[in-house]
Amino acid sequence: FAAFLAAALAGCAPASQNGDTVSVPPVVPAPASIQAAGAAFALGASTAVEGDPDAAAALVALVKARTGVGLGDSTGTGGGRIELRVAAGGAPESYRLTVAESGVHVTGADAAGLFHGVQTLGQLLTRDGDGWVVPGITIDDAPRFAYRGVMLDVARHFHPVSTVKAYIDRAASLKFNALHLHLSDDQGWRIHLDSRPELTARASGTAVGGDAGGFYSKADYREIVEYAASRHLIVVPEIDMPGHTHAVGLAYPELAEAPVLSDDIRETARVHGGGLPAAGAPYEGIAVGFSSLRIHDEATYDFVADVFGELAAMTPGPYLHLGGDEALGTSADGYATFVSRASDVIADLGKTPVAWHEAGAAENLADTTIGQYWGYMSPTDGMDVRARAFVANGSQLILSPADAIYLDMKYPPSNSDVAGPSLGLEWANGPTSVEQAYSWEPSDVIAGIDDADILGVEAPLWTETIRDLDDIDVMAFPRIAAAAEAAWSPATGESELRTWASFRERVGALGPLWSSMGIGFHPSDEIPWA
Ligand code: TNX
Repeated sequence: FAAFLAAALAGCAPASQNGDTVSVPPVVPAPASIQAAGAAFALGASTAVEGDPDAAAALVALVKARTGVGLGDSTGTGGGRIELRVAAGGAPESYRLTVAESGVHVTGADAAGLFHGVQTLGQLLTRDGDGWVVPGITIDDAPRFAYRGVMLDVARHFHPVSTVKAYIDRAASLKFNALHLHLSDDQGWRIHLDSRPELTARASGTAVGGDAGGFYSKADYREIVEYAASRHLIVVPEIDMPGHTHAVGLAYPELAEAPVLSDDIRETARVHGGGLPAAGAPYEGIAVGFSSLRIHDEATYDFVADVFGELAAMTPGPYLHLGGDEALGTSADGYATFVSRASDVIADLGKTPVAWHEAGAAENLADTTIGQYWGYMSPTDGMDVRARAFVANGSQLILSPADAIYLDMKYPPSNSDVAGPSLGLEWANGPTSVEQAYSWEPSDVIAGIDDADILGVEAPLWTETIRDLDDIDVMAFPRIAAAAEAAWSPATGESELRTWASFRERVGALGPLWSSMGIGFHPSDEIPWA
């Protein structure tokens, strides 16, 4: 098979492995099935693009950025046609891509499937002398998991709409379908709500390290939601409660408990600066677990109802995330009471609640509540017990193992001339290499949990040390591709492409495509970059 593919894919990601030259199709995430076919399709300006207009526009833009060729110019060189169609039937988001000398066909089971197929086609574009070709190939592809997310923390550092759109483009190119926005934390509240205008008026102006804050207007949020939808992503807004709520206290002091100044909080202030949290003053450090909403005050639940009620009306996607992590400033009983009531508020709004896995400790969560697991690949501290509780309750899990796909973890120092970025944190078992980000299997993380219990996989990017799109790019790429593969591709062992050796070759071949998209990826020396 390898030799057959190598012949058909001449020019694609050749690499030396154990002395042999092998070629793998540079498709990431690895498709469900791929077969080499006949001769390549040569692409030129006069190649016609037919069918679905949205998919055609996406393809034309991608090809232009990658190759400089403006498709659909009948006076240009080349010829043939690329047909992009939706034909109902088949799994959601699936597509078939066939490439022959005479033409290219991408058929999606739905608009999202067609869009994903176009992304694959973009990855297959290969330079051939002065021109560009797509190797002869047949791909049948469908996602393993329904939910494939990226999370961006816009609270620790605020990221403007333009950056969010750029991250959406990046995620869409890897077939992610959910953007989780962490919209509130101790350091700031980032979404304007008409029902609670003091939040952005009083609690959005600053960020970690004294950097400028910011917030999204309702029009900004709509723009993000619409842009995401045009790339087939939903937006999952998170309002983190009952901890991570110091900023709420700046706007509505009557809702907040006084900060709990534990030894950990003092130590974090000593090591990272930012001072100690103080009621009524913005917090610019990076400690966690000192703030709490008042659990035994009905005014708190009026607040929860206002916030999620307004967010539900603004959010077409099915999920609202209530946070629930690291509520160390809240009693265990109080925490359980709070997260169950908050989950009920969301469920009563007709939305599906999502909570970080700690909320699995509460007995009366709304039974639709999805748990988001952020423990390690090998669970510690009973985090797997909390995660299993969501499944026992009748719901599912999103897996975000911190020592694999927390994109804010430092890279290891490089062993060659490639300097690792200085950004990132290290708490999740130290730095995370690209190989470590790749080398885990979703169904192996939590004993007793299999594919049916897993809604999907999400790669969070917390932004304590991350200030702008350049920082985002270097931390996310290439490790985000490992998360995409865990979320989309067949399970480890079920495809010969699902190995680190194959992944690193395929990722390496994507370097030029990523550069053409303006992505300043970390040129990790673990990857044989083309
Ligand atoms: C833990 S894991 C957090 C965040 C931090 C992050 C930094 C989890 C749900 N919460 O509050 O930003 O670590 O890596």
